[in-house]
Amino acid sequence: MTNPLQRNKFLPLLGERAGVRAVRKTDSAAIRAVRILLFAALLCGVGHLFAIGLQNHVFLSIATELGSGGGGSGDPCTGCTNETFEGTGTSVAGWKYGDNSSGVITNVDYTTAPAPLNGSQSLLIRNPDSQAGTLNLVIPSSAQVDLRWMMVLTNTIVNNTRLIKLDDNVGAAMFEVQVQATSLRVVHGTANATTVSDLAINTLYYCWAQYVKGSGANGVGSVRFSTSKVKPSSGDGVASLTTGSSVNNATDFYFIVNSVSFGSEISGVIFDDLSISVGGSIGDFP
Ligand SMILES: [Ca+2]
Repeated sequence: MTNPLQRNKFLPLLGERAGVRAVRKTDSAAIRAVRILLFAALLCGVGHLFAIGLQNHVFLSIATELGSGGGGSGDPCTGCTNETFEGTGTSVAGWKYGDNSSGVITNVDYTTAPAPLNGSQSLLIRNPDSQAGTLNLVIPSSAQVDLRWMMVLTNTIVNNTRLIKLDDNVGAAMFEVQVQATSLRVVHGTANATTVSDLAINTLYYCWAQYVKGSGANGVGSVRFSTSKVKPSSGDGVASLTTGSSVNNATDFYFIVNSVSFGSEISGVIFDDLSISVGGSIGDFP
C-alpha cells in the first residue's frame, strides 16, 4: 500500500520523518483554526448577551419609573431608600439630627393628628427659631436624584419655608423644594420654578421631585404635588425647569424646615414615606 505521505512532492527532499512533521503541522493548524472560530463564536455570543443586558439596563433606567408597582408594604419603592418612620426611631439607619437647642422639635415617632400620614408614625419638624430644623441622610453621590414623599403643613402661614434640600459633598445646596407664597417652588442653583396650585394647611399631599445636575445653565429640576397618589405629569401642581445652574453630584439629603417670615406663626411640617432613588424616577404611590 502506498504511503499517503509520499504524495507530498517535497517528501523526496524532506525525507519521511520531515513529511510526517509537515502533515502533523498541517493538522494542528486546522485544529487551531477551528478553535479560533469556536472561540470567536463564543466571544460573539457573550458580546451579544452583554449588549442585550446593557440595552435593557439603559432602557429600564430611562423608561421605568421605580415604585410604580411590585414593592411590598415594607418596601414602597423597589430599588429606593425608603424611610417610613415606623417603630422607635427611623427605619433607615444613619440619619443625623440638626441642632435642636433653639426649640426645634424633630420627632421621628410623631403620632398626634393629623399624623400618622401612613402606618402608625410620622416625622414632625416644628421650628420656632431662625435656625433651620434638619434631618440629614448621606446618599450615594449621584448626578440625578429622584424623591417621593407625603406631607402635611400644619400652619396657616409657612411662606419661605424650605422642605427638602440636596447638598454636594462640600455642603453647598444643589437643589431645594420650598414653600413660596403658598405654592411649591423648585430651586436649582440660581434658577427656580413655582407651581400655580396653592397648598392648604392640614391637607395630605403626595409629592415628587427630581434633581439632574447640569454643566452650566442646563440642569433639570421639578417638583409635583397632588392630593392623589397618582404622579401628575403636567398641570398646575407641577413646576419644572431646564435652566438649573447646579453642576455637582448630590451627596446629602435633608428634610429642612425654616422659621416662618410672618408674625409669630411657627413652621410645622409632618412628613412620611420618603423614598430616595439614585437609579431613576419614581412613579405613583403604592
Ligand atoms: Ca409612617
